[in-house]
Amino acid sequence: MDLTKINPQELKKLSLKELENLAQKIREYIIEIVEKNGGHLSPNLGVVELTIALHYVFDLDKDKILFDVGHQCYTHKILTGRGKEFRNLRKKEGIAGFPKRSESPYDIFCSGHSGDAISVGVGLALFKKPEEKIIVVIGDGSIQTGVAFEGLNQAGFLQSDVIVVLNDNEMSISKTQGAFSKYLNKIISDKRYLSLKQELKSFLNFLPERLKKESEEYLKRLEKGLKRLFLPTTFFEEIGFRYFGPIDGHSLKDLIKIFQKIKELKGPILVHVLTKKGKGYKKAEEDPEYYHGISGKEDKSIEGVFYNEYVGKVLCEILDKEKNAVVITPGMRLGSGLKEVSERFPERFFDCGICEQHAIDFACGLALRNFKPVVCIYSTFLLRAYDQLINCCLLHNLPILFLIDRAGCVPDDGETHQGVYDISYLRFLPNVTFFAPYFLEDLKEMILFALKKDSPVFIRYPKDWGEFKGNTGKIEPEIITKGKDGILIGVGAGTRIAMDLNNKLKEKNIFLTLVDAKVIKPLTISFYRDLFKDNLPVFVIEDNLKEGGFGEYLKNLFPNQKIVNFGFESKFLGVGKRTEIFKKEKLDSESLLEVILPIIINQKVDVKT
Ligand SMILES: Cc1ncc(C[n+]2csc(CCOP(=O)(O)OP(=O)(O)O)c2C)c(N)n1
Repeated sequence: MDLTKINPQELKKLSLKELENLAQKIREYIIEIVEKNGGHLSPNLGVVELTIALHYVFDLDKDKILFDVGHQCYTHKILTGRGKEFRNLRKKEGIAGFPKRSESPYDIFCSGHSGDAISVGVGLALFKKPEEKIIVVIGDGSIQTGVAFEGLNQAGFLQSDVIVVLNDNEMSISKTQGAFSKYLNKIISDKRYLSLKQELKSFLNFLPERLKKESEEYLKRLEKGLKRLFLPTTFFEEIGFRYFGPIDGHSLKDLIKIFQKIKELKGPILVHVLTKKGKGYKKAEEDPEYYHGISGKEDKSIEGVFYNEYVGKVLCEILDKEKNAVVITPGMRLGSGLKEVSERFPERFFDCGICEQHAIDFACGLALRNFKPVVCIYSTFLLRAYDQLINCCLLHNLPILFLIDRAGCVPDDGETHQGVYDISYLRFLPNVTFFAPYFLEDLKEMILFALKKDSPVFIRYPKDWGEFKGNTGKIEPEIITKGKDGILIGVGAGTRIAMDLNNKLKEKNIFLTLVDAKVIKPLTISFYRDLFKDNLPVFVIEDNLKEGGFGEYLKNLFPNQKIVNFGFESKFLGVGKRTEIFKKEKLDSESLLEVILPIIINQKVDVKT
């Protein structure tokens, strides 16, 4: 079977044996490409058979499959005519690592954040054609998000014609946390039903052959009755779903059988499928957390220390001394650099699961009890808890430290994971203290400062490496070099670009005053008043939207100053490495040089730029 030729129509012609061979080939292909390009390995290896079975039974020219989170869509992409392009997975202009509508009519929704698919499915199901099927594939980690429960709630209430396939591998990125995961485990391991069924079977064996035949139908009904009598109904049944499972998610035969059966049914259905994360690749099976998402072989251009790793180290030092400091993550223990924290301080480390809203409210509760909560959260996922941020944390002015990882443009994941909005959506809010360090010493100083402060503090840093400046950390804007021809201000990662640009300008005998802004809010007005006193042209570089960004803030405060801002335009940024994204958006030092050089030479800056 040629993986570059397979499509949903061809798939339906295959025998079970051929489907099994296909699964093996897809697995090998995914391993080969992900090891090279990077990507989500263990989630995808776990759903190969499940995806093949869904494609085999359902007709995707009329039925719709929604992948929750979407990171497990690789088999789906290969099966829907993208086998060849899959070689360019997560490359600039290549195949995205998440479902993408512009890529294929079979990707019906661009997902990337957990928990949304059931609700989208309920919406799709409402006015669909009677024969059309809506299928949602969701993991046991994602089904715990608040919004997923909201979707289940309405589906049960409306009796929506929607099939939810719960892919239960007992893992989120880390081991799935929370009472609901314990509950799912209980369903899986409840032996009562199985032993009852076994006993009925042995009883049947004692009957004479003729009686056996005659009583088979009766025994089936008896089994159903006994199940109802002795077994508790599942949560899903209680809210109006029909529950099927647990099903072996690696048996194509079982999967096809159950999907063929439920295809004929109407109303909300939940199929509980058991899979192994990393299936078929020993290293990933043994450490599915590490292999959840890996970087590719070509991603090794590291010149410093990664911010998240450094943060993990600093937090360990702090937790050692500050006995009331607690660390909270909504499901991102490894990504946020918290492995050591979680192992050394298990009693003060809380993985709340994929529940950003809850994580912030939980931190509020702890802060009310005089703990010092540190919420480690990705910029993109903080969006989900904006309400809790404003109405719970900021309104009560609670001393919570937010370490905002993956701020700015984010490599590899594309539109759904970008962190370029946070300066714009945080800086104008009340009670916000907000920092964007570039140098690691400053980052540490800011964390220490925040833990002493009695109000909320936000610190943003990118998914990138940072460097030590070899000096003591300071929480104030700092002049790195002085120059006579203008002023160049870097904000966070913008400082690295600014330093680069400054070197290029020096080669052309142009000397700018280079500033590492660091403090977004409260703005150090006296520093900038002094900086701007000679009315030289000012250039601000930030790793955020230009609109609502730091530069715009400066411009508002100094309306007569010549300030030119450089940041991202208001649009969705696609897949690429960070350096590629900066280049594409003309925010790399070479592109900026071309714009800035003539301005300085002509000393003409339109105040309205
Ligand atoms: C709102 C949100 N928070 C966090 C994440 C990061 N994230 C991506 S996949 C994942 C785990 C998903 O677990 P599960 O649904 O069980 O799927 P599995 O990876 O086990 O297949 C997490 C936490 C996200 N995508 N969306």
